[in-house]
Amino acid sequence: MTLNEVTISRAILEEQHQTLIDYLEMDAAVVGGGPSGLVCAALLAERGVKCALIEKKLSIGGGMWGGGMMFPRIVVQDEARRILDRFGIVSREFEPGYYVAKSVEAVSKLTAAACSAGVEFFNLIAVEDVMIRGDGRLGGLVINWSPVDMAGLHVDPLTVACTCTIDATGHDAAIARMVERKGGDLHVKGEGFMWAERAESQIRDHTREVFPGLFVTGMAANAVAGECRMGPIFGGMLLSGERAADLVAEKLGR
Ligand code: 48F
Repeated sequence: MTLNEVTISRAILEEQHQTLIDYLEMDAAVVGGGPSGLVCAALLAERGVKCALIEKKLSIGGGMWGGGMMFPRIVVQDEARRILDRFGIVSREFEPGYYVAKSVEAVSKLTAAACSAGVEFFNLIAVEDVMIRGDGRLGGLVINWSPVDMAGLHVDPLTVACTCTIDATGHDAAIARMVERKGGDLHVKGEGFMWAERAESQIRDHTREVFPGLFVTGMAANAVAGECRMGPIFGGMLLSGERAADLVAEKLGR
């Protein structure tokens, strides 16, 4: 067999072009590929929800890849250990109630589970704006290639329609802030001080629909609520992603 470069290019272009067209309309768009977004997307797709994960960076994983200050380990508390187990992420009890896992393994296994469940990944694409019409709900996202923004190029974006959007953009709560900036009835208080105990205990409650059609999960949920940050303990992220998936699935009737 002789390899033909044109065939290789056509395979990539035709496949991805068709995928983009298929996902111009979807049930759920998870924005951000950190731990909360990955868990949420994987669990939604497992329930048969047509779900895309849009990540502006080249790689998936958000703040989980880097562990604590670039030591590639994460800590997960007792309550969330079952989620590590569910995704086959190996952990070791460090002290009673504190489990340590490898950050690269955690991201890889969450990503693999999301892929297997049917999540479609769109990396290197940034959500730059939201669509809100007369019905007053967030019904679509304005997207563009991340390098367009990085290079400061004047290139118009495209749009995708989604029944539910999940803001999993981390500390910035980027999607919630877009709604607020454009005059939506939503106030992003901004994250508070580092206080792991408080931040972790509140995050599930802060995971909710904050605007019609917009759910927040992970650090974005705490940032909207004005809640504290927690540093490299990740149980709250996993539990928040799970909670967001439950809420969105309920909304979609799954
Ligand atoms: O920050 P990130 O990992 O979010 P998370 O799931 O987890 C937070 C923890 O990593 C950590 C912590 C301790 O537990 O506090 O920080 O809440 O991942 C957010 C992802 O969203 C992407 C960003 O590149 C990152 O990978 N992102 C942010 N804004 C956009 C975006 C955007 N406008 N469009 C697409 N992706």
